[in-house]
Amino acid sequence: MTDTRPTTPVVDVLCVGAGFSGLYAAYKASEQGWTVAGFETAPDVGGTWFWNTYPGARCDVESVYYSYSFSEELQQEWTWSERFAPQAEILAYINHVADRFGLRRHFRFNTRVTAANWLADERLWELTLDSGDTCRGRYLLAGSGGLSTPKDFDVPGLENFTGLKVSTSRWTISLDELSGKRVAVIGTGSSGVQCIPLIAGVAAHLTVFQRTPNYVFPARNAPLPAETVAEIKSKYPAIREECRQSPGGIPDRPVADRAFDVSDEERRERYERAYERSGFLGVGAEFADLLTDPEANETAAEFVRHKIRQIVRDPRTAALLEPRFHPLGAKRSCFGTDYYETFNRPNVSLVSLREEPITTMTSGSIVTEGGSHDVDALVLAIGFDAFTGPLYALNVTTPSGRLQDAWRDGVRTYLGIMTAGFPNFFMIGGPQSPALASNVVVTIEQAVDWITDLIAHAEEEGGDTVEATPEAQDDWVAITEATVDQTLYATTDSWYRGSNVTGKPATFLGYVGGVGKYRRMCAEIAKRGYPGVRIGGQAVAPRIGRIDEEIA
Ligand code: NA7
Repeated sequence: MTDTRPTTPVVDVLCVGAGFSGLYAAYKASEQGWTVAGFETAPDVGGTWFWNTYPGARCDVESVYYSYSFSEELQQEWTWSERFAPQAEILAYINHVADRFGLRRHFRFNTRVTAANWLADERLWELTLDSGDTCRGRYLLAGSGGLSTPKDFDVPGLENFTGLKVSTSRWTISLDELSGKRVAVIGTGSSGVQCIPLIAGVAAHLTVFQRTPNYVFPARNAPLPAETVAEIKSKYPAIREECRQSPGGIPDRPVADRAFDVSDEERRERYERAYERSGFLGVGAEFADLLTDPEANETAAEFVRHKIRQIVRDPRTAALLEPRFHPLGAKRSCFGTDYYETFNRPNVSLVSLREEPITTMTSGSIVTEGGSHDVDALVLAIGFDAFTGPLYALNVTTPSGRLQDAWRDGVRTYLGIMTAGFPNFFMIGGPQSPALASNVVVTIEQAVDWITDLIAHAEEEGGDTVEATPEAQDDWVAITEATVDQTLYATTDSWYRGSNVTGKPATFLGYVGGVGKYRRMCAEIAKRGYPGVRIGGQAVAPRIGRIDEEIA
């Protein structure tokens, strides 16, 4: 779909991205009676779910929770067909939402924002678009996504390879095109884990190049029975409220006991039941101390390794697949279908890049320290430049400098929503928000609601600028760091900490204290009249202190 309408010259709200964030922001802003101009690089709505069309792509959060809660009519009329929705169904849902609420009219598609400049004298943001057009607005909301900028293809010799090359995050071929070919997949995160079994089903031979083995649980995806759907729909408002107040944005299953509070036998039985349950409240959430105590975590990690040894017949392959380099859950766990079983197929082999790193590629082979692997097609599933990648691509600039310069030594935000020195600029599901460790749709709705309430409050107060104070930002950074330092996330290299991108400063990119607690802190800040925010140059109070210690 090509949208050729001209951009509106000055609007109330500029919105970047037409995924879950941008669409809800546009909806909410127009409900407030504000004018909106939105921009989307893709030809249509969907964001992440527009681009990630690789075989097997599906959400690892249950579909009945991974959806908007703002409209009771919407949640009653839409029916999810599977426990974990496939990409196409999520994209159909987002299209349905866009049509139902008339949201496409706010967006200009096929349009990339190349720069965002704060015009201090006029108190306006000016966006420059790839067409060369500009558009001005009072507030800028970035719904550009956390996992939307693919990581650079940092694989040696890639430019030499002349066969078919495709990345999971910009999938452009049909699975049939890999049929009968010798295929390589590089990367075994969530994307690799989901596509590997399906590619193995059509390829003449599949070689999986694994750098770090991760913990992969059987997703146990299944059709959603009509009775389950009816029951959820009958209780949707209560279920949504439970999600909002929960740690992860899905109904919680609180556990108080620790791994060593129970006998070895009871622990094993509980892991078995959790393994059957699967999902984010599976094995990794079975005891209260699994993400804080390395020894407790090791009991769960060893349980998974044992499963791998039971499933994978070749002992050497099983050993290479066993995750040993990080605690379970400290890097996002993966959920797959027949993942480990795939390595029992005669046409599948595994190369451990820890044992034999890639040294280069030729036109038709991947060369490692252990030898040469001839392939016809190469699938890259190597991840994203999370959070900062998409924000920096906007070139957000004030007269004092660019966002990437302000964050040169690491990300610094107020609530993951604002950043000092950048007035009227808001991030939806930004770094240091709970987005990274939650059902992101819950985080998105909460952020948009909080931002629009703040803007409405500023308008009532007669202030035309809204900006975080540096002191409150320091407080929030201290809170996010103190929270993550209590967990094993802090000790593990992952995209959560920016360690997957060369040169990216190591800052943890999320708040891991839970969406419920985060929501309560944000609500308290609003109730107190927005300490930490300068409205029209005035701050109610510059700091929030350790508000996390005041709020349960
Ligand atoms: P991830 O989770 O970042 O996984 C990327 C994978 O690619 C991971 O196994 C990496 O190994 C590997 N990788 C990255 N760069 C290289 C190079 N240069 N050479 C070899 N292997 C490499 O991305 P996904 O797309 O799978 O998932 C992202 C998120 O989407 C996921 O967490 C869900 O939230 C949904 P490493 O572990 O870095 O050693």
